[in-house]
Amino acid sequence: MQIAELELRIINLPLVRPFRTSFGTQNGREVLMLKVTTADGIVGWSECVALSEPLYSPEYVAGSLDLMKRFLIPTLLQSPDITAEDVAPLLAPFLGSPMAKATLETALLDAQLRSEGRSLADYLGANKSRIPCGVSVGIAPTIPQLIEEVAGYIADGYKRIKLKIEPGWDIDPVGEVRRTWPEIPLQVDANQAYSRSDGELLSRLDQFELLLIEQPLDEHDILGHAQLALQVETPICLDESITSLRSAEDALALKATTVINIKPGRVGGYIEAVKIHDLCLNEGIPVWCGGMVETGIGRAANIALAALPGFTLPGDTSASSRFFHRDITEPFVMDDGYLAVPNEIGIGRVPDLEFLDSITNYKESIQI
Ligand code: SMG
Ligand code: MG
Repeated sequence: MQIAELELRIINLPLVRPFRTSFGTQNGREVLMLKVTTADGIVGWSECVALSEPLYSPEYVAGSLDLMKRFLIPTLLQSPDITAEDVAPLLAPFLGSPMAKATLETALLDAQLRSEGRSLADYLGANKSRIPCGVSVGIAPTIPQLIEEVAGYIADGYKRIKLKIEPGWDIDPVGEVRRTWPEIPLQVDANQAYSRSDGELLSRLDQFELLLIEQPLDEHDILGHAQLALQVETPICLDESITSLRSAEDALALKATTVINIKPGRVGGYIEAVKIHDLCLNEGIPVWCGGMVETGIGRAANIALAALPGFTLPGDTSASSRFFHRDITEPFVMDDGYLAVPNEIGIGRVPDLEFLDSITNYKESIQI
């Protein structure tokens, strides 16, 4: 493909309710969007999953924008003819920043698949036409408010509940949810909020028969996770620590994780995400698709990924209405706890440009 134009925008979407995690509260979603137009006039879209502040990972919206403009885009533009598969090798000299790199790869992949008349689900190797949905539930002001929120999601049909936890918001709220719904598949996510000395506390979660404890310790503390895995019966699942195929191989070899949350943005794109999926499928390690409060653009691509055979646990692949009153694409609407995998060409969704313009705070076009 020959790139003719790149358009970068920052949009702001309000959330239906604040989303509180151990690292902060999101009141709205600021998203860096990318549109690529090829010389043949084919358009591809993607979104960068970086948050506004470097609290979940080192990347953040303004930093990703700068990196893309200053280094990543000029490097890609040196190639007169480029495929989505070329993006990761070309950008490899620039360290880190998997989210910014994934944004470029995904927009090119969307355009490439549209020119081939092929869907992302087909390209990635999906074998399902619908996927079961889980939902990630933020830290609530009180336990009764948490129970009320979870009750709403269960009424919506969600098949698995994930509770955000932090020190002081763990055993009691998780216990109350478990007592209220003894059978619901339940898991927790600490976003690195605990330390190596918390093994005994975290082992008190074993009584609630959770599917997994996600990222209890610092993202660099692989040894700590391996030690914790010996102290708790509940499986440990890494999220932030897994930034590449190699880090997944290492964490598995060191027995720091027995389940993996795959987020394409966190590992540099969908192509690397499939490699991690394949590794885990070979090793009998269950995987599930994480979420980064994506708009319909990122959500569409995640749902295609979650339809691969190794995704045996419901992901944080919720309906658009979980976060947004109005999505920027045709919304994802759940049917009986499932979302249909987009089977249209490319990622299967395009933004509503009029609505997108109305929530755009920054827009810049790079003509080649
Ligand atoms: O998109 O449903 C979603 C959010 C899922 O909890 C979620 N994501 O650590 O897994 C995680 C968090 C990271 C983003 S929090 C703003
Ligand atoms: Mg997580």
